[in-house]
This record gives sequence, structure tokens and C-alpha cells, in this order.
Amino acid sequence: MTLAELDRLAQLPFFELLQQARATHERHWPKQEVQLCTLLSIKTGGCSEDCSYCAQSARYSTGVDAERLMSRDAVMENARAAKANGSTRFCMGAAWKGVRQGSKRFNDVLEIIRDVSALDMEVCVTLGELGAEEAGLLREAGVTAYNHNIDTSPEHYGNIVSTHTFEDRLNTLKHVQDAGMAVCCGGILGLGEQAQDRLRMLEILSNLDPQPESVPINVLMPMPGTPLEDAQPVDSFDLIRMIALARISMPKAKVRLSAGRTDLSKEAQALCFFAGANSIFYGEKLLTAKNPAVKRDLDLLEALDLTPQAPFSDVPKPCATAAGIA
Ligand code: SAM
Ligand code: DTB
Ligand code: SF4
Repeated sequence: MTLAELDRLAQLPFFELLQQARATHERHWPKQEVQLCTLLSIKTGGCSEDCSYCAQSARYSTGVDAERLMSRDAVMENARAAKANGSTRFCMGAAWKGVRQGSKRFNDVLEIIRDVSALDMEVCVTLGELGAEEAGLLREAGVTAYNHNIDTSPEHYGNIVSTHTFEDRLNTLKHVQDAGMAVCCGGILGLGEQAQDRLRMLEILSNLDPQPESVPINVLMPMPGTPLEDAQPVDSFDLIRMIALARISMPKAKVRLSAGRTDLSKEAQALCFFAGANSIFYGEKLLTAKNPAVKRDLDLLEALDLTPQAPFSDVPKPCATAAGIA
């Protein structure tokens, strides 16, 4: 979608925008389902990058200590618990600038992925920058989706991160697509961006070819010790508008109402679902930050007559040999 089209939609009265988004949503997602994804930080803290929102950067004193890569057994325990709780997608995050083929840590992660992919959940990882070889190996090990956010507009990106570029992010996304993994790519609201930056972000996301399979919309969770600890809070109506614009501009994507739900009322979340959100992070922890309690989310879904989406209902299953379950 062009910037001009996004701009025209963004100027619609609130309820007109919501109606359009709802119509698009119902055409493409008639089932009243929400995908439940569980996150696990398999390597926490000590990251070389300086993303100014992130509690895991080694450059800031945030109280998040650098840990080693989690053991296969510990990851599997968490993955099994997520499945037992009703999650259909398991997303593992690592606080790394990126990964390199042949390194011990990358081989260890591949082993972890082979184990987790045998559990028959969608497997998503977010490990930072990738080259073509690394992307191919992840795909072969059983990764179905790779999360790598552009976070904001290209114009604002340099104000938020200096240790890698917006272009680096796009290159990784290209390798992910070429390897045949689904792209999970979105951003954060509340990084001191202008309304125009949000639209530019959506312009770039919606012009990826193919469009992302899923689009996480995070609201900044201000982390003490980071440069953005005192950032202005995001108005929930702005979030709802952003979800509506994401739905209209990327009709087939799962739009994930991501970080920041702990501060959203159930009514605001209901409007997000109405406007087109159809995926959430589920489970009491994100990577380092809090997420709503499982019971609270299940109650919310029940109150709204929404049901959990089955795994692989709109993405192909990796082939058995690739997933190591032949
Ligand atoms: N290191 C990898 C990377 O940068 O892609 C993976 C992990 S990183 C923590 C994943 C995403 O989490 C970021 O791109 C950002 O969108 C989101 N995120 C991190 N800290 C956040 C915060 N404080 N509030 C909201 N979203 C956040
Ligand atoms: C995404 O877009 N949001 C998730 C996931 N992808 C990896 C991460 C949210 C992190 C929130 C802050 C924290 O837990 O430290
Ligand atoms: Fe590192 Fe990712 Fe956090 Fe940036 S967002 S500091 S790359 S963990």
C-alpha cells in the first residue's frame, strides 16, 4: 500500500476506519479465532546492540543480567508446558546481534529447534541478523517463521539504534524469505516517533513481497535504565488505529497484539481484536517483561467468544525430514 493511501485511511474518522478494518478482517479471517503464541528467552541479556528500548542491551544498567544459552532440556520443558497450556506457536528469542554458521551457539540452537519442532507447534525464532546459509539451516531444522522487526520508519531508526542499520534488517528479512520461512515482522509504538513514521513503517511492511505472515505490533514497555525509560505513553486509541491500518494494508497477515498488553484494559484489547488483531503472546512472561496472566487471557477470549487458532491452519507444515520427525 502506498504512503498516500495509508495517509488517507489514517485521516478517516475513528469509527469509519474501524468499520473498514472489520470488513477486511471478516473477509479474510471469518473464524473468530486468535492465535496463541508463547515466548521464551533462550539467551537473555548481554547483547552488543544499543537498541534504546531494550532491557537486554549490555550498554544499559537495566538489572537484566547476561545469561548463557538455555539447555535443550530446559527449553523443551517450557515448550511442552506452552503446548499443554494451549499455545500453538512457540517463539524463542536470543539477545544476539546475529548468528553465524559453524559457531557452537548456532549449532546448539539448531539442536534445540529440532527438538521443539517435533512437538507439532509452529516454531518461530528471533536471533538477530542472518545470512543466506544460516536462514537455510534454520529452515531445515524446522523453523516455520522468523521474527525480525523493522521497529519503526527508516527515517527514525537511526535515532533508536546505532549499532546496525535499517538496511541490515531488510537484508535479513530477504534471507528469511529466500529460505522459505514465514516472515514475522512488525514494530513498536512509543519510540518518540511521529505519526508519519508509523505510516512509513506500515508502508514498508505492506510492500514486502510476499507480505509478512505475521505482524507484531508492540507498545513500548519502558525499561528502567534504557534511554527510553521515560518515553511518553502511547494512547490506546492510537494503538487501535494502528492495528486497523495494519489489517487493511496486510489483510492476510496475522496481526499480533504484542508487548504492552499488561497496561491495556480489556475493553481496549477488545477493540484491538475488533479492528483486526488475531494473535497474542500468551503466558505470563514476554522475554524479560510481564504479560497478562493465562487465566485473565482465557477469560477475555471467552468473554469475546474468540477461540484459539489451531497450529498450521494458514501456514504450511515443514516437511517431516526437515523437522527431524521422519
Ligand atoms: N535480538 C533480536 C532482535 O533484535 O531482533 C531478537 C530479540 S528482540 C528483544 C525482539 C523484539 O522485541 C524487538 O525487535 C522489539 O520489537 C521488541 N521489544 C524489545 N524490547 C521491547 C520493549 N521494551 N517494549 C516493546 N517491545 C520490545
Ligand atoms: C515481538 O515483536 N515482540 C516480542 C517478540 N517479537 C520477540 C518481544 C517483546 C519483548 C518485550 C520486552 C521484554 O520482554 O523484554
Ligand atoms: Fe539486542 Fe535485540 Fe535487544 Fe537490540 S532488541 S539490544 S538486538 S536483544
